[in-house]
Amino acid sequence: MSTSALKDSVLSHLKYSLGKDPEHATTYDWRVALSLAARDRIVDPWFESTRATYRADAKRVYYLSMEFLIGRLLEDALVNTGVYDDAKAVFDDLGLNFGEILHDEPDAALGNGGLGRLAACFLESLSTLGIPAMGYGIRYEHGLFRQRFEGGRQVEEAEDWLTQEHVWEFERPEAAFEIGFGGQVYENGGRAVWRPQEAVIAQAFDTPVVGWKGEWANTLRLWGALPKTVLDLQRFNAGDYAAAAEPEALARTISRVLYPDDTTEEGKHLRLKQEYFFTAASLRDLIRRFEAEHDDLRDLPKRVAIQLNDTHPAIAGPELVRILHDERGMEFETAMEIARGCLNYTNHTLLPEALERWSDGLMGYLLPRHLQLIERIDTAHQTQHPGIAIREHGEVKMGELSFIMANRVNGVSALHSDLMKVTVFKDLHDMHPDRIVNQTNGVTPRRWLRTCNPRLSGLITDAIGDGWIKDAERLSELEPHVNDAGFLDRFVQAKRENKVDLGQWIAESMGISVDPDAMFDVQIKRIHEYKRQHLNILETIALWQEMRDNPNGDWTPRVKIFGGKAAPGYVFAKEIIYLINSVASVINNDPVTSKWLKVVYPANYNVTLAERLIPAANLSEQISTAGKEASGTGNMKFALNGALTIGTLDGANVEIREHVGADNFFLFGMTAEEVMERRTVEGHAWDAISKDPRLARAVDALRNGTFAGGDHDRFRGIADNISGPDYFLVASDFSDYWRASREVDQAFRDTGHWARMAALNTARSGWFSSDRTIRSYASEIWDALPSKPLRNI
Ligand code: 26V
Repeated sequence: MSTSALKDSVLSHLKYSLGKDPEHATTYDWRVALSLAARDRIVDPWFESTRATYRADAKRVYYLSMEFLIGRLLEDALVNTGVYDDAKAVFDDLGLNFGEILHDEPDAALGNGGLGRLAACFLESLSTLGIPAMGYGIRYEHGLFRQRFEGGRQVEEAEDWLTQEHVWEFERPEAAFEIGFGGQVYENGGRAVWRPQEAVIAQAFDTPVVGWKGEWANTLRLWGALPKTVLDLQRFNAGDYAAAAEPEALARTISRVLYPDDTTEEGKHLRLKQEYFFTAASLRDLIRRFEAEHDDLRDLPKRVAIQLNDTHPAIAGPELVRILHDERGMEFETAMEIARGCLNYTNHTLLPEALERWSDGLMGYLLPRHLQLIERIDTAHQTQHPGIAIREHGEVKMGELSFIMANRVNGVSALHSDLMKVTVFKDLHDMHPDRIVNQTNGVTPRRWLRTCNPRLSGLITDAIGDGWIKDAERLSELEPHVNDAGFLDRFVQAKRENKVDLGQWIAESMGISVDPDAMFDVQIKRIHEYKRQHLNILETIALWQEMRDNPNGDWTPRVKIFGGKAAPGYVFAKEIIYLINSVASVINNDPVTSKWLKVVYPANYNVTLAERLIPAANLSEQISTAGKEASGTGNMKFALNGALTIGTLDGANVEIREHVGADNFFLFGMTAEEVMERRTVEGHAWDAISKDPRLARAVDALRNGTFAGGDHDRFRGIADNISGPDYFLVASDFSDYWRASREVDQAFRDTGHWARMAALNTARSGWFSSDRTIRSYASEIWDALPSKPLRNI
């Protein structure tokens, strides 16, 4: 593909698709023209992938997920199709700022955090590996809220990515299904017939997802909700215009907004509607596709593997049984067997408050037939395996339902899968000992190294060639280079340049100056008590206090960077945000410590910001209470980009440490087992505080108004929690965290040794590629084979 052909294509789209000439084109116009030119290059491999799948009659993988946190698509598409350099040359030639054009794209935030981002990495890996697959989800009009700080407090604003045209998608008016809710169940000739009371239309919107080198493209199919009748003409003619538009408004509500809470199940009526809406549409769509080619639905499990991303699509079990049994007249047992042959379930959290349960009342009201079938499934299972109920205390437990309806159930890291077997799913695991398997998460090295960190990836490619991009385990070929001083110098240089860029951005956007030679210490993730941002900020306070005690000390300069959103209703998490911002404004304005310590908390952390922060990080904070973080995936991105981890033995940290080597990882804190034990000790927090004067003084600073303009009450809630119930054991882990942090300080001063450790992190993190994860799902869960790559560009 030559630069001039790409230029012609961009100019042609500018003229014919946007109706603009170059003299009047805005950044938006150029960005859309370039996106359309890039999209053109994806359409052929996309069609060809579909044709190849039909030709081979290959088994298809369907990934059902309430969330796909895809972020921006243009840069990734240019890199994966190999035209990034050409595109840059075209825009340089036109005298336009290429970076600005790429940054004009809105960040598609159709997810809350790890679960949604994992789904996006998986789609990209499925395409890179050439596995016929489709992601199914919801086309939210408003993604995750935008975060602002007002006086240090989080304020949420509606996100509106769809107010601009979403250039990557193709609307599919012909792919539409009617989805019903409510109503009654009748009997007709011995068969149950569900007559829903209301219905909406689920309409498909397709986005192609292209893999590395543009060899294969799969589809992300998102469902938008439309009314069956757009306008109630009778009411309109009678002059009641608001009422006339009601059906449309009601229907559209279903795909209007992403639920921003990944902590507590609030039992919202609309959320259950969203879940059924996209699950039912997806099942109908895949059955239609199956039946276009095959005539016996009993073959479905041979042709189709369905992965349920957490319990959000768990209604797929009863819905599939309903279609096969009620609508197609199969025996209930046969229907069950077919459904179980297709379905698999991934669990992403053990936090009891995040495990979905729906009341019988709500379920019976919205999905009356499904509730009956769930009862039947429950009874059938109990007959064979007494002692476990899907329904309990008037609620349906979606985890139990998913487990029982699944062929395979998986956790997302080795520790998490082991804990599943002894905690939430203990009884079910004892009954079905082969069902739980582990699939440790991964991240795509295309976006999370090749694209987001061009300096480091250029250096790697110079050293070992570009084979690592498709086969990340080849990063191990870097190992011999870590003993080469020249290579290490360039490694350090790449990191430093990334830090300078980030420093400039921080100065411009926040007015804080940071020293690029200071350690960039980063904690970015949703704000949760279990993730313990408050442990990090307490350590920051204690460090600041010591610096003030000893202003002539030889301190290791640090920039503490935080990023993350709190669920709008999670009061304690919002207090933590307020505390971090308040500590930042005191510390950043302290002339005594300002050359050593800064606290930076940019608002509105999202995928795009992660792509800016991770390449510039020296230290990755993975400090959750052991046993609580199912896996983590940010931890993998940091290690891949040559940051060292300070972390607990939690989630995938355990495996990261095994891979990079204990010498190249700063471990602290209690193990999951010790955590459980410690919690039973009466007064554990108080005990820890009384043993560590540093901790006592830091907690005291929360109570004496140091960070609240003298107000003793403002952060009392946090102080009382840490010194009282302290469920997440902040106090008990503090001393060891402090110890490890000072080891980090010492290690950072030995720049040569640090560089070697950092380079070893990159060299040994290839295993955390989502390609490895997907290969393993394909062989151990889906029994799906990669199809042959189609062509090389
Ligand atoms: C739960 C709920 C509850 C109801 C309302 C909306 C909602 C949305 C999401 C969730 C589940 C959150 C679970 C989750 O995101 N888990 C994360 O999954 C990552 C990918 O496996 C993993 O790396 C993180 O450790 C885990 O916290």
